[in-house]
Amino acid sequence: MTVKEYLLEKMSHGTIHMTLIDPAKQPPELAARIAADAEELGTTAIMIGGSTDVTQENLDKTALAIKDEVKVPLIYFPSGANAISPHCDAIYFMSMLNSRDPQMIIREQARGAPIIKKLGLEPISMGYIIIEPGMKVGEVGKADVIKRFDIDEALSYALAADLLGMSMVYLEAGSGADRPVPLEMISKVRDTISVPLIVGGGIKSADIATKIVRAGANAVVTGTVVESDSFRESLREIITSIRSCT
Ligand code: 1GP
Repeated sequence: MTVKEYLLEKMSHGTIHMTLIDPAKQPPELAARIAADAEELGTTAIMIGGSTDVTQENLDKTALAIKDEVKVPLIYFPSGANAISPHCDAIYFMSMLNSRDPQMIIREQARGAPIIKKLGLEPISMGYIIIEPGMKVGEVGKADVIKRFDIDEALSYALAADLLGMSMVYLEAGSGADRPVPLEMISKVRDTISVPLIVGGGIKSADIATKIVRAGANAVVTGTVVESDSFRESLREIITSIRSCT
C-alpha cells in the first residue's frame, strides 16, 4: 500500500491527525521521541519540514531517527528542493498556488522532480494555499495571502488545484498563527472540491480542532503544540477530540 492509499483509507473512516516536526527545532533524538509519543497518542502520520533552516543534514538525521522509532508513515513537507531525504516514506509534491514567485509554484518542483524520481520517493501531489495571517511560510513563499473574508478566492484556488489533478488541497494559516483557517472557508472549500482537504496553522486546542473537523477538514495538522515540553496532554486532547468527532 502506498502512503497516499494509506492516508485515503484512514480518511475514509473520518478526519485524521498529522503531526508536523521541524527538523531545525530540536536534536534528532528528541524529534524521534516526540514522533513516538504522537504515534502512541494516535496520530496517523508524521510530517517533517519547516519554512527556514531545513538542511540536508538535519533532515536526514531527523528522518532516520524518527523512522527508527515509529511505524506510521513519515512524509516530507518541503519548502524547496535544497534538501530532499531518501529516508522519508513519501513527499508532498506541492505547489504554493497563491505565491507571486514562480520559484514556489513550479521551479523548485522542476528542480526536485528528477531527484525524487531517482530516489524512488513516493510523491503525493498537493495544492498548498496560504490564508491570512500566513506567518513565516507566507512571507518566505511570497504568497498573496488570501484574506480571511475572501472565501471565493480560497474556493477558486482550491478548485483550480482539484481540476489540475492535484490529489490533495492544504489550507494553511501558517505555523503559530493566532487564528486558524476560518470555519466557513473550510466548509465551503470542502463542499466544492472532490479531493481530501488538509487544514493547518494555529490549531492549538481540542476545542479548535473539533470546530475544524466539524467544518469538514479531512486532515488536521498540528506542529507548534509539540514544541512545548509538556505537549503530551494537549496533543492527547486534540487527537481524542478529532477521533471522537468521527
Ligand atoms: C504549519 O500547518 C502547520 O505548516 C502547523 O501549524 O505550527 O500552528 O500547528 P502550527
